Amino acid sequence: MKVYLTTPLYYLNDVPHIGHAYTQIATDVLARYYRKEGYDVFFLTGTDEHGQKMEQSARAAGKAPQVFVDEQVEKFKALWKRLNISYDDFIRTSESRHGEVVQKVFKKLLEKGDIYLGEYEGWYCTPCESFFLPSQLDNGKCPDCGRAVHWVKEESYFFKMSKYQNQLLEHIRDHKDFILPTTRRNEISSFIKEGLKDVSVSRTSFSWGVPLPEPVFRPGHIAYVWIDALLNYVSAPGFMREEEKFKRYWPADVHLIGKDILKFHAVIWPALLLALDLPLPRTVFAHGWWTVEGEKMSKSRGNVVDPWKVTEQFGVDSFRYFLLREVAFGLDGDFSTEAFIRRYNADLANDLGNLFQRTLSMVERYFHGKVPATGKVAPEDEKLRFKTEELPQKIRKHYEAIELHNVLSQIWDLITLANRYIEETAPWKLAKTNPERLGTVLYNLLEALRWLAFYLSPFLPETSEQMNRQLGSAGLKSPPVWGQIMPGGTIRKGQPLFPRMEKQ
Ligand code: ME8
Repeated sequence: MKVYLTTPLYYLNDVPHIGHAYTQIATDVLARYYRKEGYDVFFLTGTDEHGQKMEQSARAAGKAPQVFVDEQVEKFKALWKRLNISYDDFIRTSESRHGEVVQKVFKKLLEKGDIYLGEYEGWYCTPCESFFLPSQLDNGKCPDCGRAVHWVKEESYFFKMSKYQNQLLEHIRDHKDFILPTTRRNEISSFIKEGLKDVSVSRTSFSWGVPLPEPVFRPGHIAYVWIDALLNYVSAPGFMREEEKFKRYWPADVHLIGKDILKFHAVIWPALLLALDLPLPRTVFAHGWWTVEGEKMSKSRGNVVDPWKVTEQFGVDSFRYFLLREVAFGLDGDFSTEAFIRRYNADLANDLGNLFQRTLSMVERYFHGKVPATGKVAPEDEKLRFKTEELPQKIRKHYEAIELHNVLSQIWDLITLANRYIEETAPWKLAKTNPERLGTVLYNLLEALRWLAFYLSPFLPETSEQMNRQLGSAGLKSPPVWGQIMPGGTIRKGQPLFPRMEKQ
């Protein structure tokens, strides 16, 4: 009953933006869901602090690398706090608890004969911290980011990745959930079938990294930043440090990443794990890429979406909601203020907000703010109850497949049905003709809202709490059972959850 979830470790030379926030929020939703379901969840995030890029950024800022990263990391932590990211551990690759494990792993692989000394000669893209063969370049530029590459020739240790090619292919073939979405799985299989080369895993031309331990390694080598960073997924839960804890959480259940870094996570990382005789993660899920108003986001274009600004304007929960509802999880998405406001008004202000506000207003008006007693059950009540009670089963399937947009659409089906229930039962008419029936209808609506508050909470944690507060005695926190609201409890109408937004 454990779930171990990870995000990438973000590079600290950038400011955190909508893309980083996306991965964080999606992982947070999974973590919150599994916690509510009673799982022992370990949600890990952190920062990638070593490498040539970081050393250069620190130099450009006139600071020592450690001072630079110590300052930068606070920007990430502050944003995660703002976005209510409920991580259990935050690992920084410059911490000694991590560096020690990196050194032990290198030693172990050297002893095993899976790391050997050689010389690397080829191209290097510093922004991507990636090596490329001449044949891989795109018009002489980095095939991933299009920026300039430089020629590197240095003594280097290599990891025998080629040795694990067949084992990895078999694993991918036999574990349909190992790489998701499925299109990504095919892409990786074809890549591996072209033939895996050994990878350079150490650098000597600069020093900001984990030093490889002497005398078993020659002096002056530091771990290649990607190997260093990937190892966080085992160092944080305690590999070679706290074996009890490590056994409890490893293998990871989901490594959630963007599609840009899939090869590192679905090829190099599992090959390293095979070399370490460790079980492979259950799923590596690569989500899509956000553009802004149809354009690639970049500092030079000046169109980088700052989550601080968006959440100041629209609120944290609506930002979380928009990102996970606007695109099918796994596909690319486009951010625009217009699309944001459209979705906010339609789904949050109208569907959810109105349902909640209308129901509470009627309980206030007709029953002095007290939960009414429920009476005889009509077929439409059963339909609402049935739809509510089947929600947990329906969303579970989508959570397991990491189809977060489908979780939301199931929840919204219930919201739509509840709104229709109001139209069909017309409580304002019942108020004049049949107070007992009116009580039953409002009771059912309060009950459905209590379930909604519960199942919306991974996506909209603040709203869910507000709903629970306003539902008063109706807002139970435990996994719901139909019919547990106590008649006579007090509700509080309060402000609308999502006031309508005007077009900007
Ligand atoms: O790659 N759309 O760090 P990074 C969607 N340090 N997601 C985006 C995005 C966008 N436009 N931009 C960034 C690294 N992301 C390495 C990882 S892991 C051991 C080391 C998200 O700071 C997405 O999750 O460049 C992507 O994979 C990640 O940020 C890259 O973060």
